[in-house]
Amino acid sequence: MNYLRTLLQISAAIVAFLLGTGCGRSESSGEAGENGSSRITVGFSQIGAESAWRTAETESIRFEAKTRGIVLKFSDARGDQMNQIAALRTFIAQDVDAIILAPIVETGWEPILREVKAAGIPVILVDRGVDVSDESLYVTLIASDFVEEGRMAGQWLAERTGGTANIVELTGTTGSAPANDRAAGFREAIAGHPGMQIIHSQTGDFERSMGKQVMEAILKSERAGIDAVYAHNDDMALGAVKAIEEEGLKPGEDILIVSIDSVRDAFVAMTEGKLNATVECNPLLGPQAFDAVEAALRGESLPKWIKVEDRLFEQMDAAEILPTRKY
Ligand code: GZL
Repeated sequence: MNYLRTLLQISAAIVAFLLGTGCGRSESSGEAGENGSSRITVGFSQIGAESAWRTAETESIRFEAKTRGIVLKFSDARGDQMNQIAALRTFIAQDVDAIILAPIVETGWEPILREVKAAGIPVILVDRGVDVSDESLYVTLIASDFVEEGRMAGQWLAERTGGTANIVELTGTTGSAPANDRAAGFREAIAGHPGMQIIHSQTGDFERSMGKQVMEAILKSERAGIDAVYAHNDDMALGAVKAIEEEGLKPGEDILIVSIDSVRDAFVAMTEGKLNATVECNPLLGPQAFDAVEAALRGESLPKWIKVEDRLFEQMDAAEILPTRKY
């Protein structure tokens, strides 16, 4: 009998090991609990990896899931909303306990969010909002106030230029909440200064390479008349810095540059005098996202918007602050 019991115990241990290591579930991460007891499983639909900000956000959410022993099913949409919608359907089929969604654009979410609600799975939005008629389709949105970020950038540029500047605007992903709202906030701030004109506005899709390409083309057509660049994120601003340098001009001097995110490379560029100011938009949303998941699973109600506070950093402070930056 002992021989049989030992054989059964060895078999059970092998099965638990195989289940615990998640064989074949390449997109999952996290451990089963002691004795194979199940942990919370969360599906995370991420937009892609278009910027340093996005990478920092992904790392924050992955790290926090691991810290809390939560099984994370991660899906990278590679910048395509259809892939995000497909990922949400997969999470429903996998019967996850909750979903974290970073929605690439504001529209087109109502049908899939109704399917998720019908499955009884709470949705936590991070970093970007959605335009839906029924706010019960998500528990909360954890995000910055992009309109305020645009206002802060516009107010800074108005003060720095005395209210007169021909401005090139590099916009984020078309249709995304940050692109829509950062444009609106900036325009609100410069509206009182007739001498501040946006002479060219074009999307760089939040990517450094596209920011450079777009700025190169604009410099060819509008070279002489550009006083400043307003970029919806630091990555596009840093691409514009390269384009301005290759044109033989001094970024940060011949052409002022203000952007948003406050990633580490933006601080480096400010210490080099190539970027003038950046508005912080904190991507380290992991702790707040999983606090919201756990609260939702306890049946607690949450505010529809958990606002992430932002601030503006200028060149003169960059060297002192750079060593303290976490992303
Ligand atoms: C803001 C976020 C934006 C960042 C960009 O919450 O959605 O997307 O500003 C990122 O850097 O690509």
